[in-house]
Amino acid sequence: MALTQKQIDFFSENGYLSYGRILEDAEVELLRREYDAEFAKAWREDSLRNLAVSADADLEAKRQAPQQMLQIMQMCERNMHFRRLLYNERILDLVQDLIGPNIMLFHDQAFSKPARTGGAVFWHQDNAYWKCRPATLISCWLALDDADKDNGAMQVIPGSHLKPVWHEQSESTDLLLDSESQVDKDQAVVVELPAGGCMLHHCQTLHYTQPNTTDRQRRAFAIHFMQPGTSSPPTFSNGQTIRAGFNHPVLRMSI
Ligand SMILES: O=C(O)CCC(=O)C(=O)O
Repeated sequence: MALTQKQIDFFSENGYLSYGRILEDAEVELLRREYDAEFAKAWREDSLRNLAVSADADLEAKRQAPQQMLQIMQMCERNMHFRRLLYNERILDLVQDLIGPNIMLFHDQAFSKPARTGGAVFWHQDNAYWKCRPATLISCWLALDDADKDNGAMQVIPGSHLKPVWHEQSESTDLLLDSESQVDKDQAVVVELPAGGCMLHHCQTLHYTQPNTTDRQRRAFAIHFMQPGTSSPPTFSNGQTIRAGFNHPVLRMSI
C-alpha cells in the first residue's frame, strides 16, 4: 500500500488528503517547460479558456480581462509528457488505495494562475459539473510551483464530500457558484504544497482557490480518476463537452 491506513481513514472522513511531494525536481522541470509551451500555443490557437470571463468571450476579451484563470482541458491529448503522467505508478498507487485496482481516466485539466492577475475558482464540488454516478471519483491535484494561500493553493471544506450541495451558473464567468449560504468558509483548510507535491480530493469535496495576489505564478495539473462502470452525461452542467479522442482510457486494470 502506498497510503497508510491512517491516511486512508483521514481521506474517508475528510474527503481530501495532502500527500506532499510525489514528483522529482527533474520531472517538475520538464513538465513546467511543456506546460508553458502548451499554454503559449493554446493562446496562439485560441484553444484555452479563461474561466474568469463568460464562456462566449472572444480571444481579445479573454486576453484583456483583468483576471486570468486559465484552463486547458485534456492536456493528455496535446502532449505526450502529460499523457505519460496519467500512468505514473506512484500516483496510481495512491489512487488504487482509495478506489481500488481498476482505474480509468475521467479527464485531466491544467489550471494556470498567472502572477498578480490569477483569478479565483469559486467554491464548488466537481461532481456538480460532472454529475457522475456513482460519485466516487478521485482527483489528484499536482502543484508545479510552490502553492500557498496567497498564490492560489487548494482550499477545502473537510467532510463536505458527504453531501452534494446546490450550485448555480455564474452570470459573469464560466464557473458554477456554490450557494454562499451552503459553505461555511470558517471551516476552510488551506492545503499548501511544494512544487512537485500533490493532494487528493473526492469529487464532492467543496474546494476553492483564491486569486493570486503574489508575484509568483501558480501552475497546477489535475487528473480525475474513476472506476470502470461510472456513468456521466455527455456534457457538463455548464454545457462544456469533453473532447472525444483519447477519451477515458484504462490506466490500471487488475482482472
Ligand atoms: O487549480 C485550481 O485553481 C482549481 C482546481 C480545481 O478546481 C480542481 O482541480 O478541481
